[in-house]
Amino acid sequence: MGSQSDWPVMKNAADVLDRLEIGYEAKIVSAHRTPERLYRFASGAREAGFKVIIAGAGGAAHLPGMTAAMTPLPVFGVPVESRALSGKDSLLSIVQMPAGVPVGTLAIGRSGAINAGLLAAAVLALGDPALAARLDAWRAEQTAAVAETPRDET
Ligand code: RP5
Repeated sequence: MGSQSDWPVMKNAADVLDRLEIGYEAKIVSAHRTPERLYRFASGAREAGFKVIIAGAGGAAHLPGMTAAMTPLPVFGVPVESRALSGKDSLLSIVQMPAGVPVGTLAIGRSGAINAGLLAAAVLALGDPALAARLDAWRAEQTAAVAETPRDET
């Protein structure tokens, strides 16, 4: 993520990965404030053993796109809500990549972070039957938790 301030949103992705027993590293890598850290991380990510990258950033959210420019790994971008423009700036900064350098862009905020975790899990599950089974179980549990009739809120 681009900043410590992104962590409350991006922790939702980490929670999904924890739940599905997927190993990960959570890092602060700012495209603007720590460009050399970004270069080192993104250009070395595949050799370091990473399989998928989830990049969350807000405002002028260049982190996912610049990461994708420097690695062949799948990159999922999460637009974090910005104070000034509620994350619309983040979304547009991430989604409109030029052809040839893909970023899979998720929804703004918590939903996007959760779904980024689930998408990363789905990619990894293609080569990991045990993870695929855990993901199936998670989906079944989610479905079972949806009541057919609403109840009054207390
Ligand atoms: C972006 O700027 C970060 O991803 C964050 O969403 C936003 C604001 O960062 P802070 O000023 O809160 O550190 O680079």
